[in-house]
Amino acid sequence: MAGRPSHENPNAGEPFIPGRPAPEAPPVEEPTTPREPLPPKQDQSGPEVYSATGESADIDPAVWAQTGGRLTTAQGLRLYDTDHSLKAGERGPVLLQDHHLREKITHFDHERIPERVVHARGAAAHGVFRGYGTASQICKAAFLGKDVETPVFVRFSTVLGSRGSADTVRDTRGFATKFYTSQGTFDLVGNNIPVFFIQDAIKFPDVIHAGKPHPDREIPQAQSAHDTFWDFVSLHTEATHHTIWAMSDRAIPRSFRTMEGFGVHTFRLVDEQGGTTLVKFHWKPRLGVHSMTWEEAQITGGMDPDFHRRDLADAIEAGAFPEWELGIQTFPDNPEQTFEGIDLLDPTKIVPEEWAPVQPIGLMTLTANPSNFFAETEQVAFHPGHLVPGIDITDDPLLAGRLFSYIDTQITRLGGPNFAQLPINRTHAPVNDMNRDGMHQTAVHSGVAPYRPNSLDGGCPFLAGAAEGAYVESPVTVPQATKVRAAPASFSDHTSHPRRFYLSLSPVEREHVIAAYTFELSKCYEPSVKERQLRVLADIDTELCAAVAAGLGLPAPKPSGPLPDVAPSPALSQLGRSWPTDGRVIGIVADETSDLAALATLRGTIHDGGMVPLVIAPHGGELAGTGGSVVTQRTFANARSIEFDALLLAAAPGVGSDAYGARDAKAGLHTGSGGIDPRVLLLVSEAYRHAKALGAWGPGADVLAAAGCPQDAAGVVVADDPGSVFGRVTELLAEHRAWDRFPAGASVG
Ligand code: HDE
Repeated sequence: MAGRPSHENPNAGEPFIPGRPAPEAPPVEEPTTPREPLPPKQDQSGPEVYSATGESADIDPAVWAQTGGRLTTAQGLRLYDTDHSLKAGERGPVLLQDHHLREKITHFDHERIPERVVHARGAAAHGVFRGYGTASQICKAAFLGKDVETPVFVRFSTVLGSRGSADTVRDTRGFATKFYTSQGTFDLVGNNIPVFFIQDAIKFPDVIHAGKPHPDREIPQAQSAHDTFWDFVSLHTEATHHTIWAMSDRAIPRSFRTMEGFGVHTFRLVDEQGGTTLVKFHWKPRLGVHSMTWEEAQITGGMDPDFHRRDLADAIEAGAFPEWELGIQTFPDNPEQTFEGIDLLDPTKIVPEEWAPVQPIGLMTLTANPSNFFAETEQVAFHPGHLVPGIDITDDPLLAGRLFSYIDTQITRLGGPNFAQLPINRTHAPVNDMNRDGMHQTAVHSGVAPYRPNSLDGGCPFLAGAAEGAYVESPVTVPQATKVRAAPASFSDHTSHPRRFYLSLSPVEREHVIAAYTFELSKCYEPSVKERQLRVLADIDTELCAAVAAGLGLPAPKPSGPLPDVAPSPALSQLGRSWPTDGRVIGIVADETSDLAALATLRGTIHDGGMVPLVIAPHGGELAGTGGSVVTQRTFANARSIEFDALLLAAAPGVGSDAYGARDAKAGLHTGSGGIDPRVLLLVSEAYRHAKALGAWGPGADVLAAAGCPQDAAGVVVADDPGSVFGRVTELLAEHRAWDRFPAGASVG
């Protein structure tokens, strides 16, 4: 075959005669034309794969380990017993020769891998990204082209907690997306907060050591409400902007589906002609940005620590596919790398959307849950350096350190350098690298020349031209400079951006920030830490500082100088807009006395509106009564307000309406106000307290009164027929909460 070197020994067949020179082999030149990779030599091809039933199994890793209907060992031997160890007699000692026992236990002993050092707890989903083509003028990445569809895998995470910690803790959320593009993998490894605690990667171990549990007792888990965290951030004031976001409602999202995502760093886009534009990436959720209240988040941590991962999986399973638009803020690629005076290389700064609007460039839809948590969600390995042609990095010093860190951490976490071969990490583009061997190598590489230049493997693999190659540097001039360990002067403004954030929030959102600082600092033992953090707050906003100081019972310090004069950025507030209500969960309190025919119709209406109706009844199974029967999804014993976005009351269930309640009532353990089941009253009063929409008809209105919820309060709807009650409740849901119910100036959970 032309251009293909022979693997045969050129001397084969020639008799060996000592002293006689070997026949001259034809000269082997370095080939100049690329071709397909070499087929494996006979002795290099992998074994044929057979299933336990003896059929040749597909090499697809999703299938080969579970072929055949019989239990086998890892070596494919069929087993007749896996419940008893081999023993010398029924009551005798277990024998070491039991290979199946040893193999089974040994594998089990090694089932766990180290959890991620940060972002250990996460949940993920598969989906698709469709480019709008609107970025193609400034970016040559193929996946951004009009209507180009690219498979994606997205992992959401908390940062501080261990793998088994709760979902709803106050924390930053990771938002990492792997785009399996035709040109290779692009990872956008972002967060739901657009800034970071530090400006230089060298500080990452410090901030994480401060945020993780105290090293002596390993408490508290998954929280920043402790001395070491506040010690660090009060001393290291570049953390102030991220910290105020973490004290806002952004850090307790209602759902992964209602979070924004941010690339944080400034990236550089490159067009077909080599022109460059600086950008910041944003993910905008179609359902809007919504949060829990702090009290809800805390209750949820106990009632349902898996709340966010359950919500994501349930929504996808129900066909309510979560969607985000990818958008970019664009800035001219000027030598200063600034926009309107804001240093674009400083990851503690943002550019207000009012100054540089977010322009949509594509839509991501999550359509499938992982089949296996370990193989996919746990083994996925992201890296901010996984870039495709058209997307490049900037000199943000935080990003530089990340480019090193992510491969390094996978080598420990995934046990070696071959993690890119794990099914979830495999690129969808053809791979022909010259990496060889190493722990967990699963490829059976062919050829003899994994080096360049070579002639023995036909010069393969060949290089791409600069036009289609990746990691082609934009000709950015690096200024003549002296080596220093220092940051530019612009990096030392630590107050104007957090101040803008605070001033951009609505009064109720500011109250939440005040409550969060007060709660977290009240958990610190060291007075000096609290006092120092109050001094930081004094430089952000006088009202904020005074309110937190009052809550802590400490004097409010004076600011160190005049407060910066900044204009608010209304886009930073979560309030003031209406959003789709898809996937919202509506609890309906009912019992046998409810009009069940009307209830069945209502359930249908809610379903048709893309929402989830859950009937909450005294017992499981079915409610049977006037107008037929209705299946119940929750009981008074297992329902808690945190699960519902709105509550509808179709009955006023009395005390002792189920077996447990009856027993308690008999024992005199509780009585509900107005004779109403106290668990129903708790449900309603919590929903009221958390400013959720409440609707009632018929006897349901009595529950409102007994739970202390005025019928004329904001977000409370009472009418005669369920249909009109629900219609109004839907409008309220579009605003997420009845915000007016939170009294301005009062600290709310
Ligand atoms: Fe990460 N980060 N990070 N980070 N990060 C990791 O990589 C690191 C930073 C982010 O779902 C680790 O694979 C350094 C910013 C997400 O698997 C590790 C610095 C942003 C995830 C690591 C940062 C992030 C990680 C741990 C400072 C937002 C989870 C496991 C220079 C833009 C990805 C792993 C997933 C994970 C290092 C800062 C986002 C140790 C050194 C800023 C979403 O490599």
